[in-house]
Amino acid sequence: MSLFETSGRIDIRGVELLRDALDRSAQEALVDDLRRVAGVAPFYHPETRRGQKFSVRMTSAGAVGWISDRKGYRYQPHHPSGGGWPSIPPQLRELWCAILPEAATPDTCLVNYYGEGARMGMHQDKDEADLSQPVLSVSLGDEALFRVGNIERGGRTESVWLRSGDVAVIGGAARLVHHGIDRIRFGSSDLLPQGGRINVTMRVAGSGPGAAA
Ligand code: MD6
Ligand code: FE
Repeated sequence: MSLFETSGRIDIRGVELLRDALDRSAQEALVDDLRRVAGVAPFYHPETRRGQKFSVRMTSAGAVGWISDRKGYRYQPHHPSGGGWPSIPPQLRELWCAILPEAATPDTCLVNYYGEGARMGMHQDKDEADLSQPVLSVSLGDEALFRVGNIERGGRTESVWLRSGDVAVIGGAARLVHHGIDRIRFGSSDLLPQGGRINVTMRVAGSGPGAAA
């Protein structure tokens, strides 16, 4: 078993999990920030190129946002409705700098909302221009079963329940590992009034092949 714990840091196949990185008041402040983000850039239901709806709803903050539609997936500088993305909440920027002092400045923040029954299939985060830059994720609300695999598809995997306030960093040798959310425990947290889970991922998207004008 490759799972070990050292003072709140858990290594899951190279993904670094910082348990309880945010206390309850920080989580509540972040939910308020994200409510403002969603006020400007509403959550929408993305679909795949084949027209399949994701079960999660998404929005973004930052110079660019990650979107998926019938044209495929990419970073783009505007919401699907045409408006710009709001700026990344300062609290999130500060969290990034505190945890990743060596990293470049994040230019995007993807916000995923998981309602009852939502999940996310195994995937790699590889649309960013510079894959030496890490991705930092924050979990808020209901617990979620996070599965981490390998850089190649398939093979053995390891799973862990992410809880509200946990932060995960995918970087370094693990930057391209496959990962996903098998399910959430709907109603396991009272952070979000309507239940469900929010996952925020901050990245340095840059202007690589994933970026579109
Ligand atoms: C989620 N997380 O926690 C999905 N990606 O809902 C991700 O897809 C993820 O946690 C890149 C880095 C960290 C992550
Ligand atoms: Fe991901």
